[in-house]
Amino acid sequence: MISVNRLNSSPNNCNEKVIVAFIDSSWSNETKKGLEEGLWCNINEQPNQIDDDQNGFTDDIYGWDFIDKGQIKFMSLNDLSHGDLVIKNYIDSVQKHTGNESRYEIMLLRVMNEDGVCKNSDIISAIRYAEENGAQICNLSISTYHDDDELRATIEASEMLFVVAAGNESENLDGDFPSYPTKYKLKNAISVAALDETGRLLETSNYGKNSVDVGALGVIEDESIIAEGTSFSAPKVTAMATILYSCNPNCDAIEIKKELLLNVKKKRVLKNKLITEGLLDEDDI
Ligand SMILES: [Ca+2]
Ligand SMILES: [Ca+2]
Repeated sequence: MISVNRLNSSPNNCNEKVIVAFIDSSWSNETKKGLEEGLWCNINEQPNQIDDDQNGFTDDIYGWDFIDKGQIKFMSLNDLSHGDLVIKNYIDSVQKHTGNESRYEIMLLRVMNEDGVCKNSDIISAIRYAEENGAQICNLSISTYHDDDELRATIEASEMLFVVAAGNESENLDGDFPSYPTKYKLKNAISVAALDETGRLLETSNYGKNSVDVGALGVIEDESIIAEGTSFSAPKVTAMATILYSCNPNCDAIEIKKELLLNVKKKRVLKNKLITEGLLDEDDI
């Protein structure tokens, strides 16, 4: 077990708020209500149909909807959406460490439609928006089959840390199967496979001893919800990165990634499957 403020000389400096961008699908009113002050707000923007801060986005208060090209609208859904489940898993993980004390501000950027389809151009625009508005971490519980120089260059040039789902096609990404941004293997990105409670790869999870960094629990079990996949293991790693950033606000993405990977617990069953051959669990940091 490593102290989370290991990179920092003053151990009590663990209250810095971290802005975390979720580039994902839609979100429900329920999620909005649960977030309360954990929701990022653009303080220079009012809901008045005027682009008050002149950033090119009118009334971008909580982020931006790149599909409908407007402000984020919260849905009244009976079933939680992909975006809701991603945030639920993130918050559950952060709160294991911090209780109700809020360490994060969540910025919402919608790029994926109801059929799970997203365009690279929207992902790129969302990344740029996140960067321009101060996000430190970008959670990408999405992947694309389309190799795109601009997507690669946008991530590579960013100062943010990217936590990326490895995808759910049961494929070894060291081979030809396309899954981006995982296959770009960038210094400021961590690719995450999905594991079950025993630390084994889920049957559906992609992997690759030269492509996928680490595993994390990718199963959500609740009284009413059951979902699994790399979309839900990625936000657990995002949660751990949030805690590290909040204790070490002067660290850059590469240092946070390095520190995170020092906390990996190796597993024999992950040998030759993942770069680190191990998993990240919030109980270990
Ligand atoms: Ca604006
Ligand atoms: Ca406005």
